[in-house]
Amino acid sequence: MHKTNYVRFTVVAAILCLLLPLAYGQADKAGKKEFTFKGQVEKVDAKSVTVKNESVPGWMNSMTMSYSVDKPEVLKTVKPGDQITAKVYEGDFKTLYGLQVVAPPAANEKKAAPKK
Ligand SMILES: [Cu+2]
Repeated sequence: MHKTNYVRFTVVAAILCLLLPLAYGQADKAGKKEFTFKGQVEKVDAKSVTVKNESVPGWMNSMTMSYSVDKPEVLKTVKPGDQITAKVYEGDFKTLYGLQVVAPPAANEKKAAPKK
C-alpha cells in the first residue's frame, strides 16, 4: 500500500514538472523570459542583420544594432527596409530567434509615398 502511494506521488510529481513550464507560457527552453522584438532592417550581411528596433520594455531600448540569428538561412530572404518581428530572450542581446518579415519595403513605400 505504502509503495503504491509512493509510485503515485512520483508519477504526479513528474507530470507537474513537465506541465509547470507550460503554465508560464513565456518560458523558453532555457527558462528565460521571452520578449517580442519588432523593428526595421537597416543592413543585412552573411552573418548578421542590423535592425532599428522598437523599445522592448525590460529587454532593450529603441536603438540600431546588429544581431545574429538562430537560423542563418533567413538572412538570404531579409532585405533592408523590411519590417521584422522575432523573439528575444532575457540576458541574450545578440540573437534574434524565429525572425519573420511582417512587411516588405515595397509595401511601406507605397503607403508612405505621396502620389505625384
Ligand atoms: Cu541594443
